[in-house]
Amino acid sequence: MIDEEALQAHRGRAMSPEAPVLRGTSQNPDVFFQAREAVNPYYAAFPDVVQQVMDEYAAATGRAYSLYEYYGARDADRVIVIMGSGAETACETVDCLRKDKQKVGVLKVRLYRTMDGARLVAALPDSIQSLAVLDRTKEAGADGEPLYKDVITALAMAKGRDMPTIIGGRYGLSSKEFTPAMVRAVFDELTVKEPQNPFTVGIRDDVSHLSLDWDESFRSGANDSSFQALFYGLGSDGTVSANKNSIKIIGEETDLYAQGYFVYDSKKSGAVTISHLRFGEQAIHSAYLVEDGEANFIACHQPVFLERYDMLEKAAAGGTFVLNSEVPVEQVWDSLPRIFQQHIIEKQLKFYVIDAYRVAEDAGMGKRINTIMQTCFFAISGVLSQGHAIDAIKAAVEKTYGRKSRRLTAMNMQAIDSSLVNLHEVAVPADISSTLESGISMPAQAPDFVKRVTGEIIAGRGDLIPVSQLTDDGTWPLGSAAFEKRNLALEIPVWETDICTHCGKCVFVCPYSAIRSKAFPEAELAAAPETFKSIQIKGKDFPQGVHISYQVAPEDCTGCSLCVDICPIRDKSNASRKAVNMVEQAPLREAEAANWAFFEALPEYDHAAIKLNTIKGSMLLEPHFEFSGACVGCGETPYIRLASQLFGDRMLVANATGCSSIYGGNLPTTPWRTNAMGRGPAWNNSLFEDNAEFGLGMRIAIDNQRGRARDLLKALHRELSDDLAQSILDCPESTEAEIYEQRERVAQLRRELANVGHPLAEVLQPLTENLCHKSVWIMGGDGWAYDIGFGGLDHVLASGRNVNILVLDTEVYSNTGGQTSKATPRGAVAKFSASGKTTGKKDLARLAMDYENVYVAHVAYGAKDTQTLNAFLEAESYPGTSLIIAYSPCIAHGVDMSCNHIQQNLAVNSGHWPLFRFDPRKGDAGKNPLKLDSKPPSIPYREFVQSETRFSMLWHTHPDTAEALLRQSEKEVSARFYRYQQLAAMEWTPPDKEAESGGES
Ligand SMILES: Cc1ncc(C[n+]2csc(CCOP(=O)(O)OP(=O)(O)O)c2C)c(N)n1
Ligand code: SF4
Ligand code: SF4
Repeated sequence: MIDEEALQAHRGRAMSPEAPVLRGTSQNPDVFFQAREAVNPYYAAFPDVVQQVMDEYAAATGRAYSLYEYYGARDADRVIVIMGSGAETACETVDCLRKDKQKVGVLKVRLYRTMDGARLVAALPDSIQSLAVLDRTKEAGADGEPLYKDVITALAMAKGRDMPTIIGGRYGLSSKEFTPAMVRAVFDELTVKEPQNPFTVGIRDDVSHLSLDWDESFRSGANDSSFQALFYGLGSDGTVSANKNSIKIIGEETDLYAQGYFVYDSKKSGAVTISHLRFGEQAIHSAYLVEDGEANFIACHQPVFLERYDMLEKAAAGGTFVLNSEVPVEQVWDSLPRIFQQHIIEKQLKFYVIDAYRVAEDAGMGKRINTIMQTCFFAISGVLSQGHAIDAIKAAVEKTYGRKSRRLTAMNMQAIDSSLVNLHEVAVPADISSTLESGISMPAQAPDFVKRVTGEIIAGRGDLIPVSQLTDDGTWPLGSAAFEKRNLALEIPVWETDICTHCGKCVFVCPYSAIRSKAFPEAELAAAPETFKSIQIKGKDFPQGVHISYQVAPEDCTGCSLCVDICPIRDKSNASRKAVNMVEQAPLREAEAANWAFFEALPEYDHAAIKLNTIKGSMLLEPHFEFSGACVGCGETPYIRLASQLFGDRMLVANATGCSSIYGGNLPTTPWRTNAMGRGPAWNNSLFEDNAEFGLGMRIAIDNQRGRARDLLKALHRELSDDLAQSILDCPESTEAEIYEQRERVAQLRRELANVGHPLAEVLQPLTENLCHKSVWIMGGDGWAYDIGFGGLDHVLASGRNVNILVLDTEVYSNTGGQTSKATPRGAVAKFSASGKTTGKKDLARLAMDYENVYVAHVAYGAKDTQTLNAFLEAESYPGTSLIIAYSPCIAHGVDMSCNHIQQNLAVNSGHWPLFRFDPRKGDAGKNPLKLDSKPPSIPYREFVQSETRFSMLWHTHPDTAEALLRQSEKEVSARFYRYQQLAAMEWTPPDKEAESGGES
């Protein structure tokens, strides 16, 4: 269908020195306008061209389209105009309503620009009396949405045609559900004498009262003959990919039509994913999810969901329910909540159970249950014959893993076979016997907003929240992750008081802040629960009578086991016993939850009395970042938690888009939290491409307001008590004690200003908070810092302003599935580098050091924790720009995340990730600012590379390339370390001395 001549002509207009022209001129008022008008003939011709191509396409394929396509009654009195996927749902509803003799139709808009109003009007039946134009957009402040206005214009310009009643409505923003019931509500509105205009449909608007009501029970009947299935999985447990694979199998192996919708939030792990699948002999046009009472098959892949979601409300009568549960078949009925038993009995569901975790474990697949649950689906659903389906799943496994790993292939094959053996049908009793309740409710002490809004979103009822309950300025309260209680861990760590040395390392590495330490007076123990553990804290820094406790939040721990891995203490009489050990969660959950509540209520230890430069001391600080939704074992979050512990009560965060903005600010909850005084990090996410500038703007605004406040304070000093103004102006705020004292002074200043009666006092009052130090943190991943935001980052580095930049370097764009960035090492396989990255990793640290007045640190928390801690303290205390580049193991590396610390050590010891700090303050003092904190490579680079699938997979696919790239990397790694060594060994002459000596000679 491609016009070769036109294609050649297009290519002929390419930039070429053979036929050079100038493009992109800066045009002035004399000609710009005329130049814009010169293009008109092309826009005018466009609709004809598109229609002609559509006609050619129809001739070639039999699939006919037109620019404005009418569907429905030729004598329709009511018509909906709509574009995009919602049109399919509208057509489905028209079919249903026409069976009821309603005169309705839909006009599908396929070409929006160039809008051909005449064709659009011509496509409408003459009989229409009222039109509803639906836009899936909102232009705030406009008096109508774009398509609505275009349709009005088209009708107004049409000669000889009466203007029908036209209303415009918004629907489906951000993929909000748009169902046949909603379409019917729009058609019904068109029968009203004075219909709502503008209107919305799909939400409950109790503020502007624009929304139409709809009848939730209405069904179009379009899916009466399809097979509809729902799968409840856990984010990153493989359920979604297994279902995508099932759709592919059915689509390719049968004549059935297949469709899949996948509902999940953007949390990295631990959130529910719901896969909605439809299969049928008729083409499927339903562009909406499986509705209540419609699912023929429901699978619950995680038993914990039984406690949370009434998923069988979706089940159709006579359907099938499959549960992954470790409860034995004879007891599984009793383990169901009451509402599940009720649905199963009333809807006469078939009930199957499989202990998929055990099957996976036995096959050597750890906790990967997706192929097992997929096998169960095919075994019971009957969509394909069992034998046929099993062959197809095995073929898919071979295709996915065959070339990468024979071991993985064999494990999956074994799991598929034993799934069939371990899947059992459960005999359903006649009566409900359970007293267990299901459903999520927020604890009584939760703030009102959390109960009204956050809790409803967590419970999966966000669609029902009315407009009035949402904030109109986009702000959300902090600390909501603590109410989510995801209960992901099968095992949690248990602390052993007898051998623990209080090193604090377990707290330091926990990605979720789920294990904490606190020092407190022994007297506080009077009301402690019976099983609460604490002990006199060891060490000369704490007086007798001060106890320490290491406590786990049992329902927030993810069971990643990294705290146990890092624990350096072993019981001499039993080497497998450490000072923290993983123990089954279920029997401990209730008691530990009570212990956790008690622990949380204990007072915080005086910050000024804590040695912040020790791991033990700093880990006594409460985090202002807890229970994030990052992947299990994520290597980014410990850095953020650390910054929040050290500086959280005075922090502002500019967070680039990436994993950190998702686990940091993804609704419904946020891990960022306040302390008991209500202080905490103020967090904001702007864009991927402007985050550094965004944070710099925060600094500039604070500094300006601080300067103004200090000037006002000087002007008012006589109105204030004694030396209050001077002591505020002079305070260096370089220690916790000084920071605390300054806050006290500023509080006193506020009280005094209220009574001063001077006109400037009122001006100063709102600016007083800027008299206390605020710590600005600019955070993001390598995709942001090395690539897309690099221009802005460089601008900030050059600014010399007092901001702290934290680069969470996962060496790929993790949040979007692992695309190559300039931080990706040579030889690594990532998206866009399927045959291994052929260029080396950019040395961002060296670029930054070139400025000489920027503090730069290269850290890996699992390899050298004190170096990381010191880097954070130094960076923050440095009064200029600081950059911390933090090695962050990620699931994208293809490593077992419970071995995350081993990988960090390998990265450092192989020379892949040298540790160092560059502190310009040293340079000012005549010393070399660069200090290497790691030794020359002590293990072969090859050893590191072969331990991570991101590199090692290249040996399976492109062995020669892999070897060649490795050889190059080996040389580079050694050369880079050598260069750093040379830099660190250089004699450093301060610039002023150089200038002096230059002047003398
Ligand atoms: C301008 C722009 N392009 C693309 C995206 C989509 N996007 C969101 S997060 C992300 C990846 C972020 O990668 P990185 O900065 O390395 O952070 P990580 O997720 O690894 O922590 C991308 C590409 C975007 N938000 N904005
Ligand atoms: S198991 Fe993981 S999440 Fe749980 S406390 Fe230990 S480090 Fe934290
Ligand atoms: S950085 Fe990697 S491990 Fe961490 S949340 Fe993102 S994808 Fe998961």
